[in-house]
Amino acid sequence: MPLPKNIVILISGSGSNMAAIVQTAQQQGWQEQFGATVAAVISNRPDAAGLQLAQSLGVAAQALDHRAFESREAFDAALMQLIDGHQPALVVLAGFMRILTPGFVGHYAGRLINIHPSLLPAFPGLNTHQRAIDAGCAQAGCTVHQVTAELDHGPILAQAVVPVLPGDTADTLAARVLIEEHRLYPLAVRRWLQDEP
Ligand code: NHR
Ligand code: GAR
Repeated sequence: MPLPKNIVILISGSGSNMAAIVQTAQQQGWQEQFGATVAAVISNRPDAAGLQLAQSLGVAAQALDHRAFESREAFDAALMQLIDGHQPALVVLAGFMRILTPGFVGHYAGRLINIHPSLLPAFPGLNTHQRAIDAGCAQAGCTVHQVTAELDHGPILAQAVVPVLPGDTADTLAARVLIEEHRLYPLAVRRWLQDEP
């Protein structure tokens, strides 16, 4: 039996990427294969729909409202304490919308990953789909990367490509990319678990 590997997933919204990872873990038996468990889902938004979704999948769900803190440093310190209560081997950002401080990123160095809805290094930051359409890109996609202090600039672990189609809006393109995210993110987490000694 491998050493236990707890996974903590951070969300801010609907949590569909979180659900894709949890369901893949359950279906593929990551507990038996890798000793890996999604131990908790944490949202910075108490009203995030993904919290209910996590509970319905049998995963502990917690909220830590960033608005209750007077600085990013104070929020990140409390978030670290909450996360570390689960002794995570891996922390997964899945639609998590708060920029993290260098102190937070350093604390989880090498075990903190994100999925970003563009083909990095193109379009770091927000509003990626509209920016890809406005730039006339023929292709768009998503990127799983390690999180470093510089936003959306960490080492790339996996990417998936979709076409940009005539008449696409940010919403239609986002929906096409999201389907690929749900395939790519569980794959990338699984590979990380396999490669991790
Ligand atoms: N933190 C660090 N240090 N490095 C990264 O690469 C990070 C990160 C935190 C989140 C996800 C990222 C994305 O995939 C991510 C990567 C939020 C913002 C943002 O501007 C930008 C990029 C990402 C996430 N957030 C605003 C802020 O002031 C708030 C926006 C909102 O609440 O809607 O934090 O795109
Ligand atoms: C996903 O498309 C994710 O890539 C993106 O938000 C969506 C979250 O959906 N992330 C960001 O934009 C981070 N800034 P989900 O909550 O249903 O997984």
